[in-house]
Amino acid sequence: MTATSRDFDIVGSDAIREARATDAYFERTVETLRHAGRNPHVVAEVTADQFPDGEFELLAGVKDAAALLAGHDVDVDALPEGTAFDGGPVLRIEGTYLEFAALETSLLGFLSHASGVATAALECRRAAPDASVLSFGARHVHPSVAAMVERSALVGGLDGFSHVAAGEVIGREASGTMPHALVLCFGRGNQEAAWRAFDEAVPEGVPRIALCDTFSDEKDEVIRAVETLGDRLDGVRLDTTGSRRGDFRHIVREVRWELDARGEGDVDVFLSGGLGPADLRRLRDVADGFGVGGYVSNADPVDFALDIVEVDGDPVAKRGKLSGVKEVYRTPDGGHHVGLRGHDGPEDGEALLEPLIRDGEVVREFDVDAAAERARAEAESVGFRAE
Ligand code: PCP
Repeated sequence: MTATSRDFDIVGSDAIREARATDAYFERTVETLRHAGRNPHVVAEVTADQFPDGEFELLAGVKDAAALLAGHDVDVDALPEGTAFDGGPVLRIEGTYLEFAALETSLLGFLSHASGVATAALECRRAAPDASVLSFGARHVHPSVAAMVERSALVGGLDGFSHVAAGEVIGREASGTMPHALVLCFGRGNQEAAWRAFDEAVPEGVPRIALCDTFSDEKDEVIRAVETLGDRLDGVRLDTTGSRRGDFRHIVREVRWELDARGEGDVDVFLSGGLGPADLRRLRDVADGFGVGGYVSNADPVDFALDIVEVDGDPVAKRGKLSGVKEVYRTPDGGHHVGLRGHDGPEDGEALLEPLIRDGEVVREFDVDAAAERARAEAESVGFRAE
């Protein structure tokens, strides 16, 4: 069987599961080891940095990693999803090397990409802890990874996401109201008709959030939306394009002022368009919610590597890596520590690696809300990007 797809250039689930989603040199390695009759018992660790450096990242993608390794005769330990890490292993595999050699490429991809997205989402969460923050970035990435992006955004603490099919995969409903395309289809000067039609057309459960920046001034469009939908208006969204933004904070304050002056204090103000953590910090006291796209969806993957650290019971490592089976610890002061398994850890240190697979069986449940709650507590504990 080949990994070709009739419709799109997408490597499918079967190819991933069957270890064909791999770098060619792993296939050569498997061929060579089989030829030589060599298949040592090894311990391998997935690590970004060897030593803590004070820069924490957030782990995600463990659910897919577990699905990949399930059914292989290995024992695997990993940090729980939503754990902050700073050096040392996040996942450890023990077994004969040929059981998992060709899975390395996909394993690292699952963990690296999801953890990068989750880390960026946690940055946004921490930047606006009291606001609603939604993931709007699916448009920037290949649709085959949309569910990974949206799930990782939730692990990082975002409140929701926009991608419909990703929602079907994750088991959550996508959020979103109207794009500029809808307003444009009604024509200049007819924003009222667009907002009214939207109100008439969509189910009652969908919030009435009018997009108020398509043709004219934000303040003008907001006042018109209030006059059009009255008490049915739940919020307004400003997606003011960068070239017209000027002082965005001032624009938002002006809009808030006009809403309050009309007794519309309960109409929420949502902002979107090129926003990142620094913008959220600058705007969080004047806005109720944000849509964040590229900052989260386009996050750099975490630079994980998988390294053999023990062969047939003997510690070993390539240059630049640390030999021996390791444990990582969290101390009550939020410190992250790396030490050798079987040696004393730091006083009051909690060992963080937990069983993920035993004898090929996944022994852990995955819950996005629990992971997000852990991420929130972890961020507090380690002072993740606190400002
Ligand atoms: C918003 C905005 C950005 C999207 C969301 C977020 O969409 O224009 O493109 O991604 P970003 O944070 O990377 O910018 P809409 O307001 O729906 O844009 P349009 O209707 O113009 O497609």
